[in-house]
Amino acid sequence: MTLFEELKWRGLIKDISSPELVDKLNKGGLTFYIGTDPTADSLHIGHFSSFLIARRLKEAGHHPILLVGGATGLIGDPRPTSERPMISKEELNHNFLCLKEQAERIFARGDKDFKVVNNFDWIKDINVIDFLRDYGKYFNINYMLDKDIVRRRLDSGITYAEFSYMILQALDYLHLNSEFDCTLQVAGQDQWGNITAGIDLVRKKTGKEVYAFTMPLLTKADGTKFGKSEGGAIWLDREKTTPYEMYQFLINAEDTKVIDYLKFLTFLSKEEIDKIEKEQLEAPERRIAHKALAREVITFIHGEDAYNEALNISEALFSGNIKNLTSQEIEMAFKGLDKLIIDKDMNIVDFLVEYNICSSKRESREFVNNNSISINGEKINDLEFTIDKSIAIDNKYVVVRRGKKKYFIACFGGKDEEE
Ligand code: 383
Repeated sequence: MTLFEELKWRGLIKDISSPELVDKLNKGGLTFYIGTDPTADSLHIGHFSSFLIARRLKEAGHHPILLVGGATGLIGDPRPTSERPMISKEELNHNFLCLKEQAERIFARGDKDFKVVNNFDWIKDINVIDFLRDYGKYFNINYMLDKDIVRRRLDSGITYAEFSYMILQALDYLHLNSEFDCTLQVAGQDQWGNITAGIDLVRKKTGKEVYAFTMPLLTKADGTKFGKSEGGAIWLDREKTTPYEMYQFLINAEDTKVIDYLKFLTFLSKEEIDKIEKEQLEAPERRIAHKALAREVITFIHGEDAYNEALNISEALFSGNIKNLTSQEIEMAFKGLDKLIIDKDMNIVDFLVEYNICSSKRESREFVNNNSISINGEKINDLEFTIDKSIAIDNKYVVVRRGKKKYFIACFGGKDEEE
């Protein structure tokens, strides 16, 4: 398979600026860029799916530049719905540092051939007169009004600041072309308008032809965006989305889409994915494709240890073998739950009522007698059982399960110790 055939097979090609690009891609040696704005302090899985292209192209012999938009982030790329709230320069700066670190860690990995650049460096010194003369003069208003994103915003309104955004992204392309001979820009399909603005600007100002392609948005079976869980976006920062939460998200991918996700989000080869697809069809209950997806994505983002930790948590919760977890794994597994603080030894029946796990002593006794209460994975049917430190995992955590699925987490030690 040529590189282009592979990208097509993975479903990574949406728009392509010119058919000539196909041969150039297959030949290798292009310097290309992909950009992101520091609108939050972490990338999310939507960015991840497009940023992977940087490694794919790099491995095929092209030279990547990752751009973090310290300048464009201050303006805001127009969304189809409404104006973006302006973020402060301090917040932007904080986000910028977070994204730069993430992009370097996850995608560049100390690879010297990866450049990470900030468009603030070349945009900050352009004064308004030069901006209008050197760039504004090359943009016809009709051309700008005709961009899909602008047309979509005309009814609800768009400010001059957001309207001008495409000029900034276009001048980035011009800058990277003259500075690093960058001749390819890659992005998600939502960026097509900004990208073509850049190609046109480079052509008008230098007479040179530069290229671009976009990738389709990754979707769920109903056509909506892939990447949101009940708790919101799936972030690449493990403090915001733990590897275990990411594991849950990926392992629950829709059966009809999981093979598409393997192509889009992993580096597994066509042979490997074909094999997985076959096994998946033969024995869907083994969830081989889902497991491969979780393994590949989490290992890529967080490393093998984090993946093993996530897997361990998931297996322990599934089998009820809570005792095998470390306190760190327990914290990750139950991140979203409020911790009940235990300050004295207690009888099980009293404990269940005191912490609102059961509504009355009667209910509490019933649950215990019916084998419906587990403590750290073991069924407790002794009404005299005592909750004390000796049963706590790492002297700290008591994981209570009521019925099949309802978990509570209690913790020895006061607030101070916990923090
Ligand atoms: C800024 C200056 C450039 C080139 C690009 C930019 C950022 C661009 C943008 N990108 C999105 C973002 O920042 O807004 N104007 O969240 C997303 N990208 C990538 C991909 C995607 C796009 O970071 O489709 C999803 O992740 O292109 O929405 O000179």
